[in-house]
Amino acid sequence: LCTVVLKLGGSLITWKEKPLKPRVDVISRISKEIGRALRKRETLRLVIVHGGGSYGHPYAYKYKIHEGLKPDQSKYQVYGLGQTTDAMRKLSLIISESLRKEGIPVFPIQASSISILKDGRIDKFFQEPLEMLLKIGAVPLLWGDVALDVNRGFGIVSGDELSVKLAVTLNASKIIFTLDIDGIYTKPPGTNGAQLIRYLRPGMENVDYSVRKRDVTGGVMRKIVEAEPLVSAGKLVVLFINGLVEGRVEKALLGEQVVGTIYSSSSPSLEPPSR
Ligand code: IP8
Repeated sequence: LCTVVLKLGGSLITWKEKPLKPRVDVISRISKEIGRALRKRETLRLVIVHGGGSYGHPYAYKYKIHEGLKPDQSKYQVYGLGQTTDAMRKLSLIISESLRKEGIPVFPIQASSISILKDGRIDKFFQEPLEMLLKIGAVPLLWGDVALDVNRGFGIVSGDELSVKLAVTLNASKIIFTLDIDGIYTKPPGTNGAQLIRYLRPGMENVDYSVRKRDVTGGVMRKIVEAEPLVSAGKLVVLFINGLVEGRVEKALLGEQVVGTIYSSSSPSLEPPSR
C-alpha cells in the first residue's frame, strides 16, 4: 500500500479574486481524475486536503484570525472565528459531494476538531480517526481551517502544514500539491526569464516565493519550508503540478511522469517529459 496526500490548492478550486466562488468545472474534472486513478491503482491510499481560496482567506483576513486573539477585539474576532470555519465547511461540502459523485468514499474531518495549535503551529494532533478511516478504505478529506491555540487563543491551520503533518503521522511517501501554475519557478511566472524548476532540492536558491495578497498562510514558500525537514531526510517526495491541465492529477496519482516540479533530496534518474 502506498499513502499519498493530495492537496488541492485554493487558487485552483476557487476564483481567488471572487469571494465564495468555486471553480465548479475544475472541481468536477479533478474529481473524475481522482476517481479514475483510484480505480486503476488499487494499492493507493489517498488523503485529500484542500486550501481556503476565496472562502477561508477573506474571512481570516477580515477578522485577523492568523494574528491570534487581540484583547480589544476579542468579541468581533471570536464571532468571525466560527464564520471562517463555516466558510471552509461550505467549500469542503462542494468538494466532498463532487468526489462522492465519482464513487469516491470520501469522509470529511474538520482539522479544528482534531488539532490544537501552539504559537501558530500544530502541537497536538489526534490522528486515530484518520488511520481508522484509511483502514476501512475511506478517503479522508481535510482542509485548511481555524484552530484553537494554547498561547494565542486561535490561529490558522494551513492546508500546507496539515498536508505535511498528515504525511508524517500517516507515513505517506508523497505529497502532491496542485496549483494553478505548472510548478515552482525561478521568478514570478510570466516575468522575463522565469523558468520552471523541474528538480527542486532543499536549500536551492533562485526560487520564486512571491505571495498573493490576502493569502494569510504564505503561498509556495510555506509549502517548501513545511516539507523541507522530511524531504531533506529522504522520507518524502513532494510534487508540484498544475491542476488546471487535464490529466496531470490522474497521472501524478498513478505515479506516472508529469510536467511539474519534483522536490526531493535524491538525484533525478529520468528527465521529466516536456508535455
Ligand atoms: O489555503 C487556509 O488554508 P490554505 C484556511 O491551505 C483558512 O492555507 C481558514 C484561511
